[in-house]
Formats: sequence, C-alpha cells, structure tokens
Amino acid sequence: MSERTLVLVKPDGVRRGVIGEVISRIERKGLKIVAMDLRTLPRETAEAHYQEHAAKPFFGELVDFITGGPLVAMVVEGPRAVEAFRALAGATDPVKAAPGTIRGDFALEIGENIVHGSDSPESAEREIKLFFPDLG
Ligand code: DGI
Repeated sequence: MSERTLVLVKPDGVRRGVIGEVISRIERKGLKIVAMDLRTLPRETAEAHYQEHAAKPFFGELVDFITGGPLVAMVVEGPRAVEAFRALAGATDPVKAAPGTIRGDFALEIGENIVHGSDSPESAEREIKLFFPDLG
C-alpha cells in the first residue's frame, strides 16, 4: 500500500545547491514525487509546521531559519514513504547521521540539516494539508 510524506529541501539545502542531489536520491530509491515547488514560507506556515516545538528554546531560531530563504516543498509517495525518506535523510543531528545519508553526507549542524521529512503518517497528512491544501 502506498503512503505519502512531506519532504522539504530547507533553505540551507537550496543555498548549498543540493536540490538535485536530494531529488536524485528520492528517485533512485524508487519513490515518486507527486507535487513540488520552490517557495518562501510565511511565518504563520512555519509556526504551524513546527507547532510541536513551540515551547522549545530553539523555536524562534528554527522559524527564522526556515523562513529565511526559498525552500523546495514536495509530496513524495511510495510504500512506507515516511520511513523510507527518513532513512535517506539520516539522523536529525548531522554529525551522528550515517555517511551515505543526506544529512550524513552534506551537513554538520543540527539547525542546518538540509532536509525535512514527516515523522509519521499522521504528521504527513497534517503537513501535506498545510503545504499543499489543493492536493487530492
Ligand atoms: O524530524 P527531524 O527534523 O529529524 O527532527 P525534529 O522534529 O526533532 O526537529 C525539527 C527540526 O528542529 C530539526 O530538523 C532541526 C531543529 N532542531 C531540533 N533540535 C534542535 C534543532 N535546532 C536547534 N537549533 N537546536 C536543537 O537542539
């Protein structure tokens, strides 16, 4: 059974020029991109997206960062897409992320870890509605 997940190439990934690299890894894995665009997030969308971190000390920094430049948002589909993309992304802390993963290969700082992938099918549904309200 197919599942969907929300993937972001965050502003650091766009600045670093790794959009193609991320897309290529998604495609090589056999996952399918079913929606995609480049956009700069309004603060309200960023705050809603990261609502589970609203009380954390790094929340302000996180919202500044994610709204600080264009990002690529996409909906990725495939069997166990949520887990499959998180495996491609690697651990949240890029120093701990295994080499061969996106974060393991391209990042060093937790606040600039290149990509986002939904952490559960429930989060994916909420995030896809937030980013792509017109997607059926
Ligand atoms: O789902 P993940 O992106 O792997 O991780 P998460 O949902 O725990 O955290 C969301 C984002 O918040 C993460 O990609 C980077 C940022 N973050 C998490 N922990 C810290 C952090 N940013 C800073 N500056 N400091 C943190 O401790």
